[in-house]
Amino acid sequence: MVLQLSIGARVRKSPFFDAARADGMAAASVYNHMYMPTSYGDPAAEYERVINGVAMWDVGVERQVALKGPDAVALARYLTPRNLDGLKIGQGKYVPICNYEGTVINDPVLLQITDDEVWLSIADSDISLWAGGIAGARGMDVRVYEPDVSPLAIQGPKATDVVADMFGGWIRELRYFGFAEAEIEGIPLVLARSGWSKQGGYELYLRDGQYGARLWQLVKQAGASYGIGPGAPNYIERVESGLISYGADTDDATTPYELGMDKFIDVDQEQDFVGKAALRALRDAGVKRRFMGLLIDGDPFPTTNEARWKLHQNGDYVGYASAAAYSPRVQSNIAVAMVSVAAIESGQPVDVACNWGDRTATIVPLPIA
Ligand code: THG
Repeated sequence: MVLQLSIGARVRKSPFFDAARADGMAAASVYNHMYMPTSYGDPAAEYERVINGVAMWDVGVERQVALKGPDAVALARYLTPRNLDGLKIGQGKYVPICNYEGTVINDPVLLQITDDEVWLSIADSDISLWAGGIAGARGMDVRVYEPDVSPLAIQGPKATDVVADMFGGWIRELRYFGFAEAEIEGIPLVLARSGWSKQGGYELYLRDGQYGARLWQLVKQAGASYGIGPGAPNYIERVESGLISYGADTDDATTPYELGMDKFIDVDQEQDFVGKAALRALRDAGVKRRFMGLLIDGDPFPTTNEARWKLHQNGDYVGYASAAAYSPRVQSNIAVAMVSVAAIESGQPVDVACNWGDRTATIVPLPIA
């Protein structure tokens, strides 16, 4: 039986939902209490577009948590272990968020929009509740809410040409995570050089949901001569690139050090922040497991699979793989995995209990491709 997703009012739709559905959305997941398209039914074509062409993705699920008021930047600084000295309007930053135990609870992109407004473009957990609670408890002068903002990603090596045709050549000068306010046909946007792939691209943060269908059509038209087609955050590409998927790759004890986020964590800064004492202790103790790549032997996996596959070495449990796929670029099955440091340092292969039987894997650094 085909498993269906129930559509109802409790799970929200992005402003691009109807357009994405009309263009063949074949599968969806749920992320930030919204439907997120995950496939248009042709995984090979979707992969090809992001690697060699250009794809458009409904990533309206990347909700913005707005911090607005005189204490907006102060609250942002208190929420993340990243050092935000030199933060400026127009340059986004990747800002892990941890709880008081130093466990990662989200990994947003931060955009300072104005002097008193900051957006956290969040992964899949309820940061508006967390941030609003902390702001209230600390008596900060800031409002925390979710504005009507919905990103549409344009990803792949031809994305720059498509976006330049729509908005002008200035977009080529944006640095990675750089952004600017823009508009097309009067539709208000924030245009950013970003996106969850390492193939390059942009994200159009739509600032008024009523124009979702129109913006989708404008991107589709501008991309037509470049072969644009619909897609979704690409499962194979993200495993090749080692991009972190919060909730898939993490568990309820994952630290930023285990994820290799060391350069985004500053426990020596003067600024206080949630989890500072715990993160200091974690840094001093060193990690017992690390986020790594795997090359898995045997026949190509018939589909991608996000199950938690257990890893063993000489019969001992040494970690889990959280996403696996056959990679056309590596010409091997690959995975991202959380692996014990002891297993990594042994230099020996690990056994993977995968959906298609037991396989053997070599541990490799990220990115894999
Ligand atoms: N775009 C926007 N919002 C988002 C995501 C996005 N919110 C949810 C999720 N994705 C946030 N997580 C990530 C994880 C990794 C990256 C971006 C967002 C990423 N990492 C690069 C890397 O790992 O090499 C660069 C990090 C850096 O050097 O700063 O791109 O995709 N709007």
